[in-house]
Amino acid sequence: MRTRTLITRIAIGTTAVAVAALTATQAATAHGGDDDDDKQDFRGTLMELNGSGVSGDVRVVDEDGELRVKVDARGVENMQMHMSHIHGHADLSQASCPDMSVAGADGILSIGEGLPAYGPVFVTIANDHVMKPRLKFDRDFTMTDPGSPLAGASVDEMGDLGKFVIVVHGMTAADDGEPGNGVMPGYIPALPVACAVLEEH
Ligand SMILES: [Cu+2]
Repeated sequence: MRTRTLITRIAIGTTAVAVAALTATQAATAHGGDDDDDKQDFRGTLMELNGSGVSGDVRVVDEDGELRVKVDARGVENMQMHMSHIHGHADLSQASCPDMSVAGADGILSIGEGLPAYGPVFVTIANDHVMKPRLKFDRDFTMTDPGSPLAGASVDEMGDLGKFVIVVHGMTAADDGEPGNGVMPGYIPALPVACAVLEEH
């Protein structure tokens, strides 16, 4: 009887290993199958704004109603808070990255001056305090922000992701680029430092 019990235990153990292996395979497929035609796969290059020196790349993959967002922004100010968002227009028309020429006489592109190009926030993808000069993450999102034009709806409602851009914020500047609002020189969390247009792959 002892032998039989041992064999039963080994059999159960083998089944458990097999189930674990199967689960791991399924998980890998869920995040690794980039060749499926029903997925939107967008990539973009972060271009600096406000002379920030920030560069890097982004990727947004729509996986069954879930946006997997990867951002690697190099050269962000160290030991500071950096917001990042998916921006777009309320009417879902094509968003773009602003040209620094819209910054006006002060030469500082404020978050407001960029709005005609990139539009309001749809999804907040980062609000991170970085411990090195790099904002890097890989996160999933299912809902738009409650304050976005889609008011907390499923990210499916965003439609074509190619109409959106990703903006990274936060740098030290003389002010926030808006005239006469009393913002003092220092770290301006909302100041745009990089922007990436999303292009389908
Ligand atoms: Cu933003």
